[in-house]
Amino acid sequence: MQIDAATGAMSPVTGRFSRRLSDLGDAFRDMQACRRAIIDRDDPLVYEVAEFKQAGSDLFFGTTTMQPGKIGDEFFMTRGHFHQRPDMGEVYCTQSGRGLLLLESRDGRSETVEMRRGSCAFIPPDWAHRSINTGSDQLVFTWFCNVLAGNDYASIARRGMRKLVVDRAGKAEVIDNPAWV
Ligand code: S6P
Ligand code: ZN
Repeated sequence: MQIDAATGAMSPVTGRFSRRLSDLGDAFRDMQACRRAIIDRDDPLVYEVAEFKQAGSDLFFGTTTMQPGKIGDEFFMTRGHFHQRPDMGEVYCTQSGRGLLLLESRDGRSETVEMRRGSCAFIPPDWAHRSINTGSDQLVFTWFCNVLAGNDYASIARRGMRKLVVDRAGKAEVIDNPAWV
């Protein structure tokens, strides 16, 4: 299969979904800026996911294509999730663009991994993962996961993540999330 590194387009595809800003709930800390962007910027597309699954296989894979952008000083990001299966990790290989992969363990450890062409990140089992587009182009990565892993969004949606990635004078900075409880 050929994957277009600039766009994430691949073929064949067995499933796809996209997330607009309004799908991300309260993920961004500046809720006013978020509401304004939904109205004034026509609920912008934040990312699209295309996947390939084959019956009988333990593995599936796909591409995530993230748009560049910010809400307030926070860069566009994915919802972020743990896997439902605590024994199943994942691999993210960046194809193009610049970003950060934010990882968080259940016992409160945080790690960030730079995402750029050729970087390959191992996400250990039971670590939450959220990707953040810190660049001015699309961020495209391929991911490889067990079909049984399942996505658990609830813990991240409820509490957020301990770290935020914000734009400080044109540079991406990882800061403590002041709203994390
Ligand atoms: C699934 C894998 C990715 C994400 C995608 C969107 O295990 O990690 O396909 O689903 O990058 O992120 P999210 O947090 O909205 O599912
Ligand atoms: Zn995942």
